[in-house]
Amino acid sequence: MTQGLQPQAVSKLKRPPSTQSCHFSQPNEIVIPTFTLLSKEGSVADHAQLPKLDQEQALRMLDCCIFTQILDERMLASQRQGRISFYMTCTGEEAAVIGSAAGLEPCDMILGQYREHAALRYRGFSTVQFMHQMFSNEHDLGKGRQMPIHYGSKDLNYQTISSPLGTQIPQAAGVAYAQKLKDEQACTLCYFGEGAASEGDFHAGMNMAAALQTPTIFFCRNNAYAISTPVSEQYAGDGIAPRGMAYGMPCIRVDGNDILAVMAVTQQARAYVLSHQAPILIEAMTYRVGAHSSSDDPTGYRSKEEEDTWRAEDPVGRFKLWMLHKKWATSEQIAQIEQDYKAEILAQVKQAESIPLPHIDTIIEDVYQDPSEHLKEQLADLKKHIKKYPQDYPKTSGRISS
Ligand SMILES: Cc1ncc(C[n+]2csc(CCOP(=O)(O)OP(=O)(O)O)c2C)c(N)n1
Ligand SMILES: [Mg+2]
Repeated sequence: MTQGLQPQAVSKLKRPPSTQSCHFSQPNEIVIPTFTLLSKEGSVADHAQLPKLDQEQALRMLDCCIFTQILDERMLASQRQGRISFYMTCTGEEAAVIGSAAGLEPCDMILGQYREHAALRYRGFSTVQFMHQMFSNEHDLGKGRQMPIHYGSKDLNYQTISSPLGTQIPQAAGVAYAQKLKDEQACTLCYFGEGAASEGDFHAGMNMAAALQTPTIFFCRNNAYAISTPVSEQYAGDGIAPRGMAYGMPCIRVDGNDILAVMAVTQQARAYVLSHQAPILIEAMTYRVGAHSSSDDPTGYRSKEEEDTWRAEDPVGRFKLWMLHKKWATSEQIAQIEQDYKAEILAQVKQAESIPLPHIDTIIEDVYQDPSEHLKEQLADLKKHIKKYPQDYPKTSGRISS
């Protein structure tokens, strides 16, 4: 068997040209520029290569931006009030996430890291579905078994988030390989942070995708921090984009706060991965304006001035200006969307926290076809324990103490 494979492997070995110049290639020989379309004032140059976009889709993207901002603001407040246990905002990164989601088709698979709930919303996840997940109630698609923001939806081709960093990256190579083997006209987009790109899984996943030639779009949100670690301590090279070349795939760097540029590169990346049946890497340069999570306090590792500089670059504000210039939206319309979402989210929080938690018996389901004896014993012990300390086990999540 091995002997049969050998001649093919040898014939595919590429011999680089020889040289008499003893030159060590330097890391700064290639610096990847940042593709951008939309100015901070919300205008685009005359010759700009805009994405394929009509007014209806642009309004849907704007709606999603506004929803995400209000959801993040309200749910962080709910966490502070002790109504939910944990939260993570997408603040400052709305354009990177929504622009890329809008550059895909619904049949494409998404594997996220955790800060990309806006992509799920763009695909149609309803406000009430978001609430069921965050309150871990009996209607949660994940049956209340995950921390808040660990969403997933089979119907929307959005694979469930897992907390260990980087696991989605080799999985995305595998999902796309399956799409290729099944001859599907669909690709896989994998989100990850620049911090996760230091995980071994990043390197395994990128190499696997390139070697197997899978239609995967690797989408790095380079938001300048991995919790408290700034990019200056994360890597020594020119960010994440050039790593694509090392693995043998095309790469591009894009202004992650420019929703039009992100959408344009994602549309082109999608066309490339489908037609070439091969992977591609996008690095979106942005900034995590909020804390890492509700458990983090950034004042210990960065200045307020730095945050304010980026807060002023609000990517949603930039997109709103473009929509207004183009007369695709009015200020009144935008104000109305904001008002409606504030009311809707507040009402849904109240509603979701009054819904019972999943029945305790479901806790041992879905691993084995029939729960094993040792799981049944553990469940019986748990029930005895809950009976003894009922005050510590509320029937709804709304009474979790902070
Ligand atoms: C394997 C593993 N190591 C460490 C952590 C803890 N952790 C959670 S998020 C995070 C930072 C990730 O940063 P980045 O990938 O840049 O994403 P961002 O939070 O900036 O969106 C770390 C270290 C983890 N969840 N899993
Ligand atoms: Mg980061």
